[in-house]
Amino acid sequence: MRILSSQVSEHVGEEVTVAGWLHRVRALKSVTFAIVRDRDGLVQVVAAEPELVKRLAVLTEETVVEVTGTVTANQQAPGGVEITSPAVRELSEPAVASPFDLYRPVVSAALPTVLDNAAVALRHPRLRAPFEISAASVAGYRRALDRLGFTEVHTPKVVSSATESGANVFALDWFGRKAYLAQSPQFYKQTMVGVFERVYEVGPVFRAEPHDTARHLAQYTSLDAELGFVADHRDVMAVVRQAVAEMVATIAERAPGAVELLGVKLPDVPEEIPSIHFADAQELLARETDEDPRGEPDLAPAHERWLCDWALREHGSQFLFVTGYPMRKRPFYTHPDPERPEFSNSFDLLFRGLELVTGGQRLHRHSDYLAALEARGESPEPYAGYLAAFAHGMPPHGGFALGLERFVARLTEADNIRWTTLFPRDLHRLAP
Ligand code: AMO
Repeated sequence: MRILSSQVSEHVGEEVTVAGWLHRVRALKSVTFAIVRDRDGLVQVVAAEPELVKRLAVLTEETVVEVTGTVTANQQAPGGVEITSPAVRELSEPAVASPFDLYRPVVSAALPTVLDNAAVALRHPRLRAPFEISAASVAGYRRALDRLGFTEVHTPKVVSSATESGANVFALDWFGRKAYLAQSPQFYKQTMVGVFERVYEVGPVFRAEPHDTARHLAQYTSLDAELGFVADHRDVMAVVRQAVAEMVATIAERAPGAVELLGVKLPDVPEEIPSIHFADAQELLARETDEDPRGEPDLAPAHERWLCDWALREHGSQFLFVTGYPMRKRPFYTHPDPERPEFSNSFDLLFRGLELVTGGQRLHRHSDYLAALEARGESPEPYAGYLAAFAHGMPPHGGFALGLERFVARLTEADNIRWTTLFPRDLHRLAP
């Protein structure tokens, strides 16, 4: 019976089979120690039989093996047990030696080297751990939204018009017609509010980001949601809070090994995440820093970092909502603040110095969409399929999108989002 490395300690005195990769081979004179790595962890195998000692000693690390032997207690072995009197079957031998010492606990390779060699580098427990956290985050997101009555949808990634802004969109040829890679499921998720009332999506989005930063990718995973019958953006913020809280809880539950290995300090998600209006945030920055951002249409990254430090100081929270961004900086579907129409019913959620979520209330009347497009000098023609939803009756609604890689990067305090992205796509990187 094949068992996992983590189950070996439950079988002391029995014969078991484990399968995995030779993580480390240490040949002494009369015994060879081999550490086998499987999806669950590591287990030590000890060979004392002379033929096997010799054979194991020359196997290269990353050889794929199946080991059958007796489980023996040994306080010195990792996990307190080891497999003795083993029979070792080689399933596959590496064609080349690994460029990394995967068994060394500290990763000394630089990011580009890791990315160039991702197929093997990500086998390192520390480099793989962020992706375990990522998987748990998505599971938590789904759990939260399923519980709240949302339906998961899958929308097209090749589309006929830009959704966020025409500037950073990848164009491609679609049977002789111009098409784009979707920057967001924005139009489709709104349309689906007319069908399901509450929807969410986990999927790739594409941004032709011309700048090379530690927080921008050209393809990332967007956790989107949209819900109908909201009073305003605050109802959407309440959903964001629940989703993030469930994501953090699910990481603790499903990826405790990764959390421990990376020393991740999981944040408390306050019952009530502190919130500040954009205009008040600018006043605060003008009053308390050397800069005066008043009149600027958006917050600079340095301002976001300062505001996060402020929220931690003043409210003990690693999360901060900034609400009411100026209408002129937001996409045409944004709902204005009825009291102060130059500001919008929108928000960003900042986490540990970085924008993590954008969302808000949307326009919902067909006539408002036509007016908003006209005010921006845009023809309704390219948006016909989207506008049909509003022509046929849509409730007041809103939604948000959370960048998965950014979330995991801030959680693990990675200095670059590429440490938490599988095969990142950016200005320079299209392979592997
Ligand atoms: P926005 O464009 O702000 O909003 O994106 C939402 C969230 O996605 C993440 N993000 C990125 N992550 C990595 N690389 C990038 N280039 C990148 N750009 C954005 C951020 C950001 O907060 N349709 C709206 C959402 C909505 O209103 O529902 C939208 O896409 O974490």
